[in-house]
Amino acid sequence: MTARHSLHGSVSRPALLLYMLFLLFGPSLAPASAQRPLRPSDLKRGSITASAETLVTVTTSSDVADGNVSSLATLASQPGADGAISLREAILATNATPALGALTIAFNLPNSDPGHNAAKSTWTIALGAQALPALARGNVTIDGRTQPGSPSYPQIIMDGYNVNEAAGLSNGITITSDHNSIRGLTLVNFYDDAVLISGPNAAANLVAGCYLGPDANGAAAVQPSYFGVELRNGAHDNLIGGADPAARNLISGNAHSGVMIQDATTHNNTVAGNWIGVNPSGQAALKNAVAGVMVAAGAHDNLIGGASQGNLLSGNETGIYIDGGGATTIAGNTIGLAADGHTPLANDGGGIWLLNGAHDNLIGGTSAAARNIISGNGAAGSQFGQGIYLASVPINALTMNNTIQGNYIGVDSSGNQPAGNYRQGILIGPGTQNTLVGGTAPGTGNVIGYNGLGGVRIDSSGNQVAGNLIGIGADGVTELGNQLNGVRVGGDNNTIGPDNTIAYNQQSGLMLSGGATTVLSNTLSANARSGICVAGPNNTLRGNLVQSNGGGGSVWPDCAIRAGIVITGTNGTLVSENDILDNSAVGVVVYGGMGNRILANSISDNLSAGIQLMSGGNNGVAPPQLGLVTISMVSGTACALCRVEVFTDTSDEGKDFLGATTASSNGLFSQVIAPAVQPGRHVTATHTDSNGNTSPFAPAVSVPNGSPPDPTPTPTGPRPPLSPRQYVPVVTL
Ligand SMILES: [Ca+2]
Ligand SMILES: [Ca+2]
Repeated sequence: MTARHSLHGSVSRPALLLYMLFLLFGPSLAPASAQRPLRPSDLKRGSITASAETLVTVTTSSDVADGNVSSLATLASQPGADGAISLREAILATNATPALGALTIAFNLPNSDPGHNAAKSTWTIALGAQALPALARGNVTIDGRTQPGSPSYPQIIMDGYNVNEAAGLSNGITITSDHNSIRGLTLVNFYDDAVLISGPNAAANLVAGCYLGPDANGAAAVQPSYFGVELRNGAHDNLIGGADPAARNLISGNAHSGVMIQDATTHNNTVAGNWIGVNPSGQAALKNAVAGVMVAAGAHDNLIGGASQGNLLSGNETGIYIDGGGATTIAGNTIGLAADGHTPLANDGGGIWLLNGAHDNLIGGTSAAARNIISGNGAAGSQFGQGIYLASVPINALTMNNTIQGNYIGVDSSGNQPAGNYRQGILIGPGTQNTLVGGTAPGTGNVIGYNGLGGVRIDSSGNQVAGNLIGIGADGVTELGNQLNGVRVGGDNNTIGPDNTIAYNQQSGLMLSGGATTVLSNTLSANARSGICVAGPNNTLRGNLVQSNGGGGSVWPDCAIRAGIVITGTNGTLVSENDILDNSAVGVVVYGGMGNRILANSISDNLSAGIQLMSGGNNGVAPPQLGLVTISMVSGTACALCRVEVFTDTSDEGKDFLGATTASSNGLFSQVIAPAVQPGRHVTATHTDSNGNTSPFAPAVSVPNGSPPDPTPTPTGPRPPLSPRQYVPVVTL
């Protein structure tokens, strides 16, 4: 694609155009309603009446202006030598009409018109070298639906192939005023925009039921327009499309983007209910070359979709591209699937990009109607193709404070059938901060499954992933694992949890290669390698359920080790108060690395050992030795002054944490057990040295039958000190 003009091109061109129009038409340009605040609800369709003062009917496809355009009435009575009224004449006459009341430009072109294509039932208005005048009056409706006939497509075609203005001015319909409506038109072959809505007075306009890009029969244009619709220079409160299916625009095949919203003063516009990037069937691509919708240069508070009025944004290079924009809401859209909500129809470069300082944007919401389906994106073999990609590279402004809630990412509209994105579901790249994926409130969790790489990958700091279903369907049952890890964290100081369910992923549920991340209160189950693999320093795993992982094929080493939790080649991990059970391998393995504390967990029923140290992990510290064991007391020998934790289990692991104490300087310890353990159960212990190296479990000892209660043991030798309080999972050394 060759850029025809800068995205952030000179603002002087539209301003110059406005000035020229002002010179031509004088102060009547100023819309009477420009001073009051405008809302989309102000939008209304101009009523079509028979009055010559409010209605002008285009009767020729010719682009000649030979009539008296000083008013609608004069044009009706003096249409010129051709005896017909052209669209250009109609627009000139509306601009000359004082800005009171609604005006309508209707169409009634005869079958004898040279622009008529009887086979397609279309009439083509081939414009000359000069663009049409801007809609500068306000409250004007151009309604192609008024042309007799009832095809399923807009049959009045404006063809801009011959328009040849200065850079940025070869547009189809330009709107610089308020409360105008463009309905039921096809605009093709404009060198710049099919529709340009520009300036602070361009408010509360409607574009609905149009084809902006494709020909009326849905084929690609001979010369694609640059933007289907562009909103810029302070345009606000405009609506492109709408909730009514009849309001849907088809915006496809443009040389840059379907819709461009740009400039820091451009705000509160809505793009809703459109089909963007597809052909009229909604099942095949007709690509907008850069993005379906792009928000750039600081445009803010715009809405893409909305509850029950989402767009179909598929088949583009990128579905939605926010380049530095703020406070955009992206809701209710289908991004990367066909109109049937199931068949993949990729945005080749990815579903949504939030780049270069994009901030405070919301993707999704807490209601089903606000949910985006972001699935099936990415071209095969592409290095792009995430569901959602956030980054700032190079880092010129942090991409920050963005929220992703309640979406389906990698699954179809049912939430349970696979439709993976080609790469990650969500990639939170460099230069990103304070992204929230999911949340703790009802409805905030995303379903993230079946993506070609991982579910979520984080390569920056200060982000949170909470409350999501990652690798499992919306029904909480269907197995939809992501192809690599459920979540991979490469950056530091992120938070995973609470309340993610991360299951059925083809590698680990969670893989941490960065540091100082907190993993709190998640469920990690049935992941092929491990529930959690820790390969970066000083991470904390607390209060998680890690169950039934490690069932994949034989793999080795590093994060390929199968286990409940793998700590590999790294230091300073704290594994505390987790339930680690039923894994098809070791419960917790430390493979190299030092100072990894494993404290106050429940570890049970793992196929292999509860805790295993390998390759010098945790300095290979041997477990403590149990001595006298009764139903109410465990004593033994540990490393001097080490923290000793005592457990009971039906087998040889540590299901129930009974308490912790500190060994004496002689290494002796004694731990009261209250209430007493049932005879026949096993007890075991770990110890953790002053460097934070936790041992494996001591060989289990069966509590003897008939052991007498011994609530006040009196061991010979110095009485080992007891920890200040029993049964409190003290985890600080
Ligand atoms: Ca005429
Ligand atoms: Ca075992």
